Amino acid sequence: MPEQRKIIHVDADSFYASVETRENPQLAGKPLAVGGRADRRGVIATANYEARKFGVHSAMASARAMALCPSLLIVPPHFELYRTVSAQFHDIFRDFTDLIEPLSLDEAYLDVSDCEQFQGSATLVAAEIRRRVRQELDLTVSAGIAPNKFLAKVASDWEKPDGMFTIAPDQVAQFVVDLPVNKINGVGRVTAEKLRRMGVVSCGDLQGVELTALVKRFGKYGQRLFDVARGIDKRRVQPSRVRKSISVERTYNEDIVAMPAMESALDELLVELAGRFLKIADRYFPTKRVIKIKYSDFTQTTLEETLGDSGEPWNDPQRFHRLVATAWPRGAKPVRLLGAGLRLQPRGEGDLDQLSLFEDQLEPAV
Ligand code: TTP
Ligand code: MG
Repeated sequence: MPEQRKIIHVDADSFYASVETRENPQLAGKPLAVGGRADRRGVIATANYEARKFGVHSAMASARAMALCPSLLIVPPHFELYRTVSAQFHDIFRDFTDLIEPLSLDEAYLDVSDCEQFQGSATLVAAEIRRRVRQELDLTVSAGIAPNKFLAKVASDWEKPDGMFTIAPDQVAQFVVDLPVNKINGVGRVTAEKLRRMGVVSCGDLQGVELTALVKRFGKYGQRLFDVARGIDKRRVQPSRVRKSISVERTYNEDIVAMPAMESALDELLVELAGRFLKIADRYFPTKRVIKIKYSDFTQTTLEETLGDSGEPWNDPQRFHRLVATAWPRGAKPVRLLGAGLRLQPRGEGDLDQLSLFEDQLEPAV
């Protein structure tokens, strides 16, 4: 019989906003966002649940957020404080297991298979973690409990905010049948649309597609889709994973043939990249910009450039535009896929002078 793991995925609720509210209780109950200023082309890092009712969300331009919710309060971020809180979460987690894989400041997988407390009940461990976070840190975290990482992450979102949800091993088959494919981590708009055109909306539908068909359509990711549709995910919880890069890419329905279209496609990717990078910017700083181009004939090329140390913003669109303009003529063919990314270096512990650098990045140089 295959080994059965017990995984908890913990994700704090509207993390930055909740921390700000804890520090300043008169913010409670009001629509609140943490981010850059609307009049300086800032972006929203996160919004509390009151603000989300107006459609305000992460990575949205602050000006747009103010238009949707005129009473919105936007406060600047305090990354050092969020780092401290995150370390306090981990102090609590470590009372139950050492197998902790952080995904960001407010998110982590815990493998509690070998935890002997609460008669080995992962659900009771998760409940205790939530209770202690509330009591000791005056914050709420949601939790998902499942036999693997994929399901635990889906589950932590199920009863969010301030909730928990367990998918027991004998409930997995039933659970995945109705699970919409867009709940699968990695299935974005483009993949969801491709699947929809194949008649696939739920994981149950996805189970009806043969492995060979999925691999043909999605390459290596096809195998992953095949597995998760059945609730299978063999990835281990890997303590302190070190990232070397972060990137976003998109395949376009119609090939890109002209530079203006290329630049606006790139600008969209940069917004997405900024959102992703800001989640880990407390632990990594960028060392290089990278772009990737896949031509219509599926050949590809990449180009990177080292960031100057003059404090230039990593997401300077002009520099990304120039990179693409240099790389594109190598193939001189229409472009079907474009990617933008950063090579990363972990921040050292007392690397605090870097902090001001990424606080500025809530105000992109676009
Ligand atoms: P999330 O866990 O995605 O969001 P959240 O904790 O604010 O809200 P919830 O989990 O209840 O849905 O991200 C954690 C923090 O990371 C978030 O508080 C702010 C930061 N972040 C950004 O700076 N930019 C982003 O695009 C995202 C998604 C998050
Ligand atoms: Mg969160």
